[in-house]
Amino acid sequence: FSAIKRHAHILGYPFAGGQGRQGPELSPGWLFEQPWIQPRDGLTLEMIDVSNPSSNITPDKSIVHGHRFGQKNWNNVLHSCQKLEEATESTLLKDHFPIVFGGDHSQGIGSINGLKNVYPDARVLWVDAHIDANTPLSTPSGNVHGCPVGYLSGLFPYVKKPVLSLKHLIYFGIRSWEPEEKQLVDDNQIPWFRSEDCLVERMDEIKASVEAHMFPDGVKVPYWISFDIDGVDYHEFQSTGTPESLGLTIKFMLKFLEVFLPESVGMDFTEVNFLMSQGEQTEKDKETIKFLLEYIIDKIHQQDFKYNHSNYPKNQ
Ligand code: HAR
Ligand code: MN
Ligand code: MN
Ligand code: MN
Repeated sequence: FSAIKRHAHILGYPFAGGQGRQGPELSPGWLFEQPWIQPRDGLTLEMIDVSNPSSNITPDKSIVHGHRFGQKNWNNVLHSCQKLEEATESTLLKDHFPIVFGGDHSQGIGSINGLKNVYPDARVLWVDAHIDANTPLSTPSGNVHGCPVGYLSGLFPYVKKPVLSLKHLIYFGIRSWEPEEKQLVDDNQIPWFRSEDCLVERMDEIKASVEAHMFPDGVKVPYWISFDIDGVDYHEFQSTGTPESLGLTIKFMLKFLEVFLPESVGMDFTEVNFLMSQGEQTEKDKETIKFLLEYIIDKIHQQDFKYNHSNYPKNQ
């Protein structure tokens, strides 16, 4: 089939209710005002209309029945994620590449449900300091941004449909977890690459081992990259709500994106919170976001699109 050049569609997701701080809901508005992100050939922007962006300011603290901790703002999260699911799905159906720019990582519930409506067997590369696989029983905080993998993979007792198999998930950069989350990773033998192993020089080796795990029968399907900026080391990027040291380098992230974007159909870009830094550091972090997003948009635009949804075997 004839190759088409890819088009990036940024879905701004101004939602902070998956955690307790102010700030993540402001990042898409900031982004959409930047001169370097204005719509052009190969790039369009869309802001998701979330009903209650700063639900941390008016928390409902709803406790999900029968569970110790429950989930804060649960109804808001699901309501907004439903809109994100629809927008992600329709972006993919146009064969455009959605970059879901949050917002906190609870957005993964919406974006990955949208992904799975179009590419049911897509694999997920989760780049994060955190495992994000908590459940209403294991969450210490009740913050849903620590739970999207738990929800998507059917670990919630009341989940409507598990869409993500734990066999189709790999982590990069994790270094903070609850015991239940680490147990889950170990029990399911979910591969995870520690920051110290994420070296540019080892990228060939990393790619080979990702492919061996994801495609044991050799048949490739696309990835979704769920990128939480706190996967990056705190010394390189501080504008995020739950920063952790000993993280990935920006240099590694660029290599990672170079290698995996051509095999991906979309991505999350989450947990940017400029209220968490000050002065020069904020300016530096804004430059880092610009640098990363320009790099991503460029890469997408340069590459031929392999996974045109209408040519995708499962959809024929
Ligand atoms: N594991 C903790 C919790 O569930 C902290 C999760 C933290 N933050 C994130 N997620 N940014 O990746 O509450
Ligand atoms: Mn996360
Ligand atoms: Mn659905
Ligand atoms: Mn995180």
